[in-house]
Amino acid sequence: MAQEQKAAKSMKQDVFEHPDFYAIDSLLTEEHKLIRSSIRDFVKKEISPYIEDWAQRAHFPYEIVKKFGDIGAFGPTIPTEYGGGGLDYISYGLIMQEIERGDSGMRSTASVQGSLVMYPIYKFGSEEQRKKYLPKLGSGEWLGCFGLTEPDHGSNPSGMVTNFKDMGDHYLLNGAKMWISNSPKADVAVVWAKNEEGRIHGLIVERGMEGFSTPETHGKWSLRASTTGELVFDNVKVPKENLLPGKSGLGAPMMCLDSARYGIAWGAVGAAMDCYDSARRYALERIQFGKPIASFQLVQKKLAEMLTEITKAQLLNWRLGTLMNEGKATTAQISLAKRNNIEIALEIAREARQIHGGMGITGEYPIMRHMANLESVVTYEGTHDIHLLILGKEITGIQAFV
Ligand code: TGC
Ligand code: FAD
Repeated sequence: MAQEQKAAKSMKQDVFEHPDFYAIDSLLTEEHKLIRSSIRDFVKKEISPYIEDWAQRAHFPYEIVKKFGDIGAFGPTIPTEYGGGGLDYISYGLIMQEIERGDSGMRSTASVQGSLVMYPIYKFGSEEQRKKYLPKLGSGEWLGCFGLTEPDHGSNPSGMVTNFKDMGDHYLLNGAKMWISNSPKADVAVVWAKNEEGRIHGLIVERGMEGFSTPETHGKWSLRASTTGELVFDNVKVPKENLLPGKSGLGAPMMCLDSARYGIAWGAVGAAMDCYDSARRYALERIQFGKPIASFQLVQKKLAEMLTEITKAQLLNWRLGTLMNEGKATTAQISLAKRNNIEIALEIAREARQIHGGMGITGEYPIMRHMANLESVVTYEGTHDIHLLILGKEITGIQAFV
């Protein structure tokens, strides 16, 4: 704690303001704006002063889980009777945007809990499962994780080998998952595994079940304040009531991914806006050749292009949010937004790094951390190229995955 207080003192004050070049704020309700400002205040107080230190030390601040629960960051679209926020998808997007403006790893913690753990339990779970797990997950008393990816099956989850057998009074689960956000600290895992007929089902696995372990993955250069690990199942006896009864097949985890990818599309714009805001301020303050570097045309070009791409991405998110609210957004539309917004965020981070010169590689500014984080974001929840292929299939009707 003393170390964190020291870090807080040495950090510059977070003075972020979002660009709103096309008055998109006028498309938001008063409630949307209130939610955004309360999450922004939370990020400025609880994340910005410490994040550089957490990331440098590869430290996951577990206490943030309860705080996220308290501010309603978990499961914003899940009904309140189950511990969610009962909000719309624009609100959900704004929450993810603000948290990722602070750090992509912090947004990972929140979006996995909401879209990949609470959502499947709410959507495909029994009433008993909803009542048992959702309030504790929504409040941050429990942390969850989502196990789809395996060592040999990343982009191609339908090839998974993790499997369970019906033993009469329980299921016997075997296999392993890799690259799982939150896993080392998770109380529950929503795990996707094949039954004896090869059909994919979701199972809720709890920490403490014999044969279940969650080794941590070390040495990441990205998402360093998020904890990532494996899920290992060695003859784990899973009670039969822990199977999600509502939906089977790859479509079930894919529906969860639609919701999470939507949140990431907003989150990436948060990271992009933070880089732009920092670059604009730095360009106005930094003097070279007797003038602020903001007075040079090449620096203005970078800033103008950043603002252009941020504005386009903000409009994309707002429209996608209205389609989500109407239940009309398609997987391909979500892929387009996830793919585009992360690509522009990465480009903006690189250009912002240039504007900050040598200072851009230090922890004095958030740029390099955002840039390194976005290298995970462009890969998880479907890689950049997988989303291109999803769009290619939508355009042509021909799938080019295999
Ligand atoms: P494909 O043949 O296209 O589909 C198989 C079955 O699934 C159905 N389906 C969907 N259903 C509902 N919603 C969707 N979005 C759906 N997408 C597919 C489809 O209708 C079909 O159903 P049926 O009944 O006909 O069998 O499947 P494929 O095997 O060819 O794969 C398609 C592909 C490559 C696009 C897909 O598998 C994919 O998106 N791969 C990427 C994997 C991925 O995104 N993994 C993410 C892991 S989780 C994660 O990264 C969390 S990080 C979180 C953080 O820290 O923030
Ligand atoms: P691969 O699938 O091996 O892909 C490698 C390269 O090949 C990519 O460039 C890809 O685009 C390309 N490629 C693959 N197939 C094709 C094709 N058909 N056509 C053209 N190119 C192709 N997973 C979870 O289940 N839960 C989590 O919580 C989770 N958290 C994560 C956290 C982090 C920090 C990271 C890095 C990953 C996480 N993942 C999680 C896993 C993530 O979803 C996968 O990394 C991602 O889906 C890609 O799988 P892969 O890494 O195995 O790459």
